[in-house]
Amino acid sequence: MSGTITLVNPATGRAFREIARAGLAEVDDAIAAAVTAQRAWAALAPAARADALRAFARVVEAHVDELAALEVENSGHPIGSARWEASHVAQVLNYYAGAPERLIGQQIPVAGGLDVTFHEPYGVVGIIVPWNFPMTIASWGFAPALAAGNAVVLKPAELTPLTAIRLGELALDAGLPEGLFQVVTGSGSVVGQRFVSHPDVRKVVFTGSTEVGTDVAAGCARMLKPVTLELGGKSANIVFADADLERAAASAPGSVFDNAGQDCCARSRILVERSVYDRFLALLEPAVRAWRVGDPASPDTDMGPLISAAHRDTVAGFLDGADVAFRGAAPDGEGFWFAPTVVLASPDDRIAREEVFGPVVAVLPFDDEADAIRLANDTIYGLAGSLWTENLGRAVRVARGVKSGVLSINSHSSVRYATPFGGMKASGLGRELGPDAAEHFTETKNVFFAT
Ligand code: TAP
Repeated sequence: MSGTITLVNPATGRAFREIARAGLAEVDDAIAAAVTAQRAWAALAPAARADALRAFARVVEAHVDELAALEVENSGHPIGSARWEASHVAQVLNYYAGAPERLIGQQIPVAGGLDVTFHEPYGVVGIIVPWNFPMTIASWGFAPALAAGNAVVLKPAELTPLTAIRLGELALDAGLPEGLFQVVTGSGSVVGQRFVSHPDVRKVVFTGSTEVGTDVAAGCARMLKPVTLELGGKSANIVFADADLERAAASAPGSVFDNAGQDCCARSRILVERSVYDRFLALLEPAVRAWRVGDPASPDTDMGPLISAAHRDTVAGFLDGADVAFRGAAPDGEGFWFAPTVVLASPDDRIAREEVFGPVVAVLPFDDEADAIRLANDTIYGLAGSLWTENLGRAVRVARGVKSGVLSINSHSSVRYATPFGGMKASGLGRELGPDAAEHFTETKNVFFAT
């Protein structure tokens, strides 16, 4: 081990736990154990792998309260959200428990014999996750990867490793073999980079910033390793004049201030048709002021603190010179609190272009449908987005015109375990979740039998 990591409760600012920090030797040991475990796992009958994943799901479901409490303390997530996240992990496991028996190859008509394809697991998959949704994002990788017959080594973010560590223990309690699903806590530059450089890690899944993701992808390219990237976002919430403005305004705070804005899908730009711009802002203000920021352990809390003091400084820096329209409330004192903030912006302002990853939203007017699409696409990112209109034709045209991986009409829903999720442009490569994700953890083998 190379020392320890000190965990800080973001709602109090106080250190509460030390955990071991792995060095290269520990990562290499974990990868070696995963290689061995994977061979036996892939040799199991598909139904046996399915049963094991269902057992893992049941154990997670039985520990939802415990996992949620860990996330409240380690990440400052409101307890209601944290419970949803833990239950979601169980649902993702259950969903992909159906995959081992459905990874069906093809029989292809060819001359002179029989030709069939197989979906072969890669072997060992390295998964690197960020601090904003530690449990859920990890499960989007490990559940389909395991279902497809791979072993997994998971590196949580240094700031928020507790739920990942507990999931690793619960996997063993559920009967998953030793070595099959391991959690290694340590820095990205050591543990994460080792996933990239180690020849026995045959696929990497990375969720995090576009900057680090680009570096991880370049390293994987040098090793000829496939990589899935889930990166940053600057998603637009587009409100047309014909929309139900009350609903659009009432739901807008949740779409960007959820998880204190530390959400890759945060609708951090609200584009409003000019003719209803003033009215929309008048409706938005009370909704923002009513957003309850405070103790994450309370069931009445909508939003907890930011993850760290350093991150709060970064978020605050985005308000330098910004035209703040109004702000909600936040507690004073200990903890990394930041009040929900609404800024009036122009397309070239920094606040309208860069990912803040905090509870700050930029509001911009637009003139017509074409202008709305142009503005929505005026970003390097392309992860999510919402549009509000009562006009079906417009909804279809705008949804097709916006370059984002995940869009939602008259709602802000982005994540469902049964539907594909991922970004375009600088928001990522590949898709997670949905019916095809287990296949993404396999490579196709073609076998020809001469007759
Ligand atoms: P990053 O700083 O990129 O860190 C993400 C993970 O990568 C952490 O586990 C980190 O380890 C590790 N890492 C850091 N440097 C590395 C390197 N050189 N090689 C390999 N791994 C390395 O991001 P973050 O600040 O934790 O998360 C915020 C970003 O993630 C935002 O941009 C957000 O939009 C994005 N995000 C995207 C999504 C999806 S699904 N698209 C979901 C959530 C978040 P350490 O713990 O040591 O830093």
